Amino acid sequence: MSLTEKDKAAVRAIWAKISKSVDAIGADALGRMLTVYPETKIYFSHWPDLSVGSSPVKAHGKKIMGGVSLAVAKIDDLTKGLLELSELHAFQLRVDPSNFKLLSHCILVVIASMFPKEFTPEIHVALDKFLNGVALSLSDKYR
Ligand code: HNI
Repeated sequence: MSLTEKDKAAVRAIWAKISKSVDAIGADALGRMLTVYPETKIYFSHWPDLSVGSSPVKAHGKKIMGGVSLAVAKIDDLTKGLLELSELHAFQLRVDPSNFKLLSHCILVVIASMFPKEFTPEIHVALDKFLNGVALSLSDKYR
């Protein structure tokens, strides 16, 4: 299920439209992951406040989207492009890779709800494939 050139063009096009909102997207997506899948909170138990809209959630949402924006730039070779982030999550942070799919799902939901007009079926499938690719690439160093 690799990305076609058409999918890549669709991801780049939607990213150009939403890039000024990535901080808000990241904060909402991370807040939703922690709310909807509370088992993910264990990785952030050192934060004072894990609720939607709290300052650590906002700050970290921004960092995560920095990683996703990097992935858009490296869309032609996600495995290589996300190698360092994969190593960090696998060896230092020890995040179970199944969690990447949970966050990817939340990112997709947030983009859909913030940009309903832009979120056409074509964009939906391209973003779904892209975010799957990001999750898979982040899991690469675990094996
Ligand atoms: Ni993730 C730190 C990107 C999913 C737990 N993560 C980062 C950083 C980036 C990042 C960038 C900051 C690195 C640095 O400081 O050098 N994370 C991403 C991306 C995804 C993702 C692109 C998926 C789309 N991370 C997840 C998931 C979890 C997760 C699903 C756990 C459920 N990440 C962490 C933790 C840290 C982290 C924990 C360190 C947080 C801290 O307090 O410093």
